Amino acid sequence: MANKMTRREVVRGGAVIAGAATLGAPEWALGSWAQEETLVPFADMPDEYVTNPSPIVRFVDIRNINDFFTPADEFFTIQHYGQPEVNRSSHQVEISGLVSRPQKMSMADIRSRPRIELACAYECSGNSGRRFHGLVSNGLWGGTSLKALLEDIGVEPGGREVVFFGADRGEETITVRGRSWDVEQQFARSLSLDDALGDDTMLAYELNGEPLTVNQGAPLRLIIPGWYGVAQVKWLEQIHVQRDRFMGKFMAREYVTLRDEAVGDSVKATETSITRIKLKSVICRVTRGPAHHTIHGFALTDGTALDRIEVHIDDGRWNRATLDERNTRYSWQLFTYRWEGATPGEHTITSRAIDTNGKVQPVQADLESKKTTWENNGQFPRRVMVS
Ligand SMILES: Nc1nc2c(c(=O)[nH]1)N[C@H]1C(S)=C(S)[C@@H](COP(=O)(O)O)O[C@H]1N2
Ligand SMILES: [Mo]
Repeated sequence: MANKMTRREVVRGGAVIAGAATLGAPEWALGSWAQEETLVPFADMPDEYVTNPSPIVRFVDIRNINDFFTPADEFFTIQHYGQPEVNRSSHQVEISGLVSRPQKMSMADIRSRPRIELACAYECSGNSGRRFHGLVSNGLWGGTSLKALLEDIGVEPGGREVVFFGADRGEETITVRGRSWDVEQQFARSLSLDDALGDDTMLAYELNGEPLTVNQGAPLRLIIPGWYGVAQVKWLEQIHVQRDRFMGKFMAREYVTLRDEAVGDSVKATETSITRIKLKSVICRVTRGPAHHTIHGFALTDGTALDRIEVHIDDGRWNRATLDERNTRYSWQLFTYRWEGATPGEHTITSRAIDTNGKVQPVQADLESKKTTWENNGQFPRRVMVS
């Protein structure tokens, strides 16, 4: 089986992984690859599939996840209104509404503020088995604290909602009671003031120590760790503080989950805007070493610590996987499981994440009350062919 592996660590064709240690790479660069491992083919995945289905979508071939931080040029990307033209040097961010000192800030103004850095992963809330959950990446973001900036600028009493407008614009037809209007819209999302003032929320201008890439929202984007991708507004052009709920397309019409949910004593069909990442784990690769097989995967949380990841094979019992030492609160949570005594033939392997509140990643059947496809965090069994 010629699984196409594009990562540098992999020799094409036979997919023999070079011994990075013998090449003098530092220990951490090894990731979870050991020497002399070969890729075990998935039986449920095409050998090759297109990770760039359109100019505005790129996803990750999860079999290749190896670096702890996704290289910027491989970072998954989604853009709803294409890419706006933003001039990196003359770009300004307007801060308006219920603030004490409304102003336009240049990138130099923003860079002159104290710099913070945070490892943060997110996935698109539309991520699903169709793309083997490849709409996901993990970045090391550099920027400045949104909380400190809002506190310096001063939020006026009554300011309760913070709206983030991207520079990308598109035409939308909005229909209300049978009448339609064609209007220009900017990509925009809002946060409650409380969420905007979270300790780790940042305005990011760097990814992996380099200036932000265009796909990732250069020159400035919002990073709210633990939230789905749609909340991470790119190409930030305006931050507006207001009293009332913001009801733009990506808050109120798109990226809305419809599910039957207990509300007090009754079950109601609720519609909720996409917010925090739902506990999830995904198996991304199986390798064969001289003595045993290794199952590799990643998990995502909203920042709640994991208690453990478990893996089971066929109808076996759940066994604890090993969490990667590089994992931090908001990074993805890489894990490996040492699979002893794998027998030739096809096997089904499944992982599940369990957090410190005892929450267990649901199985797909548990998600039946969720009618829309957003927020698919169900367990995702994979089939592999052991030779
Ligand atoms: N301005 C703007 N920000 C945006 C979007 C967009 O279309 N425009 N897409 C959102 C969605 S749906 C996702 S999943 C993430 C993807 O971020 P990335 O391209 O950096 O991975 O950006 C979010 N921020
Ligand atoms: Mo998304």
